Amino acid sequence: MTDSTTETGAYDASSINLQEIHDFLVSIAHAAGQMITTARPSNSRTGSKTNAADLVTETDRAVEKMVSERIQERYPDYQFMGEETYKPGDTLTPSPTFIVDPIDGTTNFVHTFPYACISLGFTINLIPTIGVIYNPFTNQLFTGIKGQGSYLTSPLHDRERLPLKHLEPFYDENGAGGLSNCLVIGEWGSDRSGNDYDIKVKTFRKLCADKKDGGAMVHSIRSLGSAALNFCGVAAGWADVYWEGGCWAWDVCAGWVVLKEAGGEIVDANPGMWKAKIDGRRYLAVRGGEGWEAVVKEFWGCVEGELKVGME
Ligand code: LIP
Repeated sequence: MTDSTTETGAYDASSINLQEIHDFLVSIAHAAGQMITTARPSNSRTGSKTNAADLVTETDRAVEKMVSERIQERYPDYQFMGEETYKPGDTLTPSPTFIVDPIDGTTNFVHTFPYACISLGFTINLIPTIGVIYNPFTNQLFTGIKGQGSYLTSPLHDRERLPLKHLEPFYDENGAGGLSNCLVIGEWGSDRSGNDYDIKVKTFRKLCADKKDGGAMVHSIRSLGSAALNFCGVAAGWADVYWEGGCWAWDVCAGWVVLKEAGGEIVDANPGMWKAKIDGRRYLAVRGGEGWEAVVKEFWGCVEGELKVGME
């Protein structure tokens, strides 16, 4: 047992000043935003990682370098996991850990589609505890601290608490509504082959299809390209559900805090698995509101198989 661990092996977080770390991450987010908006993605050398649709730019790497150096200087004893420096086999531990995606929505960034952000998360005992997400193109800053609520600050919102609207029950008094009243977010991801791609395509079809053809007839499906901003969208109440298989802890850590603090829930993308793991790579995020469990079950009923990502 070290000075910072309890008898159960958990990290003793009582001396950590969460507000100070939150404020520090907000300042980093603004500095990163400056780098992202002044970069010229068309001139930024763009490459790919696992396949031709898994993009990375010089700006992703430069932002992560800046962020990791500033964190290392201020919090040398804490762990760091970043998208661009992650190596297979790196795992999360109970120690305080910064989990960073320098640009979430890199494909959007490359195409100048203004839905991209820096995502800065912080975990203690593997629990997402602080989240700061900043879209510098729209000047939207989403923040949250575990137990203290989550907020949106933007040109239209003066640090407004999330969700931005009253969370209606999912079903009316006659039991109507539920998934069929939902606006769903679902991403294609960059992996476009095999079991999981097949399940995504079939599941999207079933979600959208008319009820007379056995579908859920959801209001619609959006594919926006940034997991972190998708979590924030559900937290705000702009969308009801977000289903994802394939993204990573750095895509979801900060958004997890923002959503949970707005009353939302996160379960596994695969049917029947009520407990999602931060690094589990499969997520079903749902806004708060009475009846959310039944919506999760309805959604799982549309998942056409079992996603294998995260099980390897
Ligand atoms: C991307 C996401 C996107 C998800 C992709 C990818 P990147 O992150 O946030 O929503 O579907 O799998 O991980 O690569 O732009 O940081």
